[in-house]
Amino acid sequence: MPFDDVPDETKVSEEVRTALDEGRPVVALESTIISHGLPRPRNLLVATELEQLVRARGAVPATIAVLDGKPRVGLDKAQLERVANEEMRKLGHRDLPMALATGSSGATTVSATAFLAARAGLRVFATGGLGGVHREWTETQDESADLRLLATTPIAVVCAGVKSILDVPATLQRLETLGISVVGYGTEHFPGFYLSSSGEPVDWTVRTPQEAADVLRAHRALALGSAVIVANPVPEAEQLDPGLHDEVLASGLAACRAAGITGQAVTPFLLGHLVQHTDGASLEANVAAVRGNVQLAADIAAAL
Ligand code: PSU
Ligand code: MN
Repeated sequence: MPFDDVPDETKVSEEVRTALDEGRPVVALESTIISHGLPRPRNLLVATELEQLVRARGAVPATIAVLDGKPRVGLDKAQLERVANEEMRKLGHRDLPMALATGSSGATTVSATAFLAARAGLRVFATGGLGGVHREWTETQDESADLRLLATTPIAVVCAGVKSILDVPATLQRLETLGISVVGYGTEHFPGFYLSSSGEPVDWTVRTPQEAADVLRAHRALALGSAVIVANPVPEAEQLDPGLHDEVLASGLAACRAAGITGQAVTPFLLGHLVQHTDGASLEANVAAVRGNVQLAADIAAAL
């Protein structure tokens, strides 16, 4: 709950505000995937396409970022272009106070996006893949802030699982510990981001947007306070070749270690390495996954 003595500086776009007031479906979209997750100039094309896909399903897109120290929920064309083209910081939720106080601009990760979205009253959020427990966690203690934030934020996140650069079984274990609900969409397996399946099972499956919305309504009635992950696999025809995936990921992890890359830079480095060393095939799988997720999110928001 915000404090009364400090004004909320969040700027919700006119279109998003109206849609929320009228009870029409709105889908939150994150901006780190645009600024740090996808290469230029493709990133702007994808960002624009994702907004169009949401609109085509009758929902309003709300891409979220911080511009000049103001959190923004719903970006216009010029603002989306800034996120895609400017050199911007990557902001987790813990970075928000400093970004606001210094008038900085930055792209929001899943954690900061989910935080701002939920505060603005949005209930459905779509992204590519969540952050999670990194493979070298025992040495680096690198676990994405996404997980902790989602433990205390009531929002539905439609994603293709967690990024396969991570330790997926360990991340699933953390999701259980943190009390974050996980439901497979049309699958009994947790998706593998670039791959349709991570090989890990999920305990629960829904098969229609309506069924997913039923879960969200029940979750809301219980006031659990945590997030619901709707894990939606990339279609098999569009996944990255699993053999190529494993090979290039192994070389990427080795390169990351050799270059001494740590902290927030790890995820963008590994995603970039995959794009480069799969001749763009990982990029296509990533984009295919996000496309499917924003469409499903729009359908679920409509079913709510
Ligand atoms: N999904 C994608 N590409 C991305 C991300 C998600 O398809 O680049 C971003 C999200 O913003 C997520 C972040 O929150 O990666 C995780 O970064 P880290 O591991 O440093 O927490
Ligand atoms: Mn990290």
